[in-house]
Amino acid sequence: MKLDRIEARNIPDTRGKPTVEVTLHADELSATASVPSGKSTGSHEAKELRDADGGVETAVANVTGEIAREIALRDFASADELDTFLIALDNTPDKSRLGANAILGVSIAAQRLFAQEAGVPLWKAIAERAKTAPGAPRLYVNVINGGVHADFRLPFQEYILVCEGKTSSALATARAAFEKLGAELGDVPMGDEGGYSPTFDTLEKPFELLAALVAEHSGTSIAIDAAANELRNGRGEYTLLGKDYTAAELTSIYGSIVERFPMHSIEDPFSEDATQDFARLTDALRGKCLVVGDDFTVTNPERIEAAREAGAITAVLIKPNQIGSVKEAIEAVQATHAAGWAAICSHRSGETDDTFISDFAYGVGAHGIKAGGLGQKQRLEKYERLLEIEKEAV
Ligand code: 2PG
Ligand code: MG
Repeated sequence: MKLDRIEARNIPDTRGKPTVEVTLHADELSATASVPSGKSTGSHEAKELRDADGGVETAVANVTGEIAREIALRDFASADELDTFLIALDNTPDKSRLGANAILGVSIAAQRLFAQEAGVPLWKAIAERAKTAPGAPRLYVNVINGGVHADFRLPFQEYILVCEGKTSSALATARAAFEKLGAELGDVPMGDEGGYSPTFDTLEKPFELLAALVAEHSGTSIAIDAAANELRNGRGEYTLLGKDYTAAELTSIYGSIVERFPMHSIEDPFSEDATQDFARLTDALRGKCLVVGDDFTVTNPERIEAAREAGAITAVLIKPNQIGSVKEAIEAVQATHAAGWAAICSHRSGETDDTFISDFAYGVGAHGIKAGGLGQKQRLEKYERLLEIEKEAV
């Protein structure tokens, strides 16, 4: 495929911060993609290129300048070939020269173009590329937002209702539960990811509320993203609700949460390099609750492989912008599956209308998709795209 025109621009994300949007043209075909942006980011992620004032003008200029120039000289046989070319063009281990945001925008738009050219839905093109069996992921609906996404009104970043089954029934369950919880909580602010953001003075309260929802709806369970990187206090310990905890104390808190409540998974229970703490918790919770790496593994096949050697986790969060290309995000899923672990595909806390992650999650047959609460349009759109896929896939 010959790409004859490349446009890029900045658009606001859900926090009003600028992010990159790319449009690619090839003959009569065109495709657009925009890139999300995280707030609780891991230090090992690929680098999102930001100007000194927080803008993305340099990243946009890299797309319309160097990337457009180099791509115009070539013909690409596949989206994979284009990604390989972009990774080599950047030529840094963390995409810090051209920017992971610039490269991923082109990579996703190209995946869309190649799917259009083949005349297949996006999720199907991804499944063929990844050699995976497509299927509906569990919905990880972030009903209560805390941590950096809600000014630490609660210590953990995400309290999630996991809904299983066909997307149409899982989403109906999530809607009913979300509404009920809203009525119970009354007038509380919304967090960054479209979930409620109340304050409570005990660690248990949000779990009690979610357990009541689980009791009412079959096929549901609880997950959290502790995002423990953000709970570090600089003394090698973690602070929750004003109290300090060692990793060992935190391990027993998680243990008792899993004993008392219907837990499905715990994400980033410790800080990003605390491999031994992850491994100890994974051993303690084996067969009872998944331990998920996010800042810990950053969608990086090498870090996933290292986690596998250490037996550190049982599931991996997959965020394409942590690694900066569709190709490597697929490799991260393959490394996850090779380890016998669950892949959970995820949005970022700063989102756009782009629903690529829904097609990606379905295409790779992910265990779950984490796309936020139901109180924000850009989160709902991801779940609604899965409803469309459910119809396309029959
Ligand atoms: C996370 C994400 C997405 P952020 O930690 O899992 O929910 O948050 O995009 O801010 O890193
Ligand atoms: Mg996380």
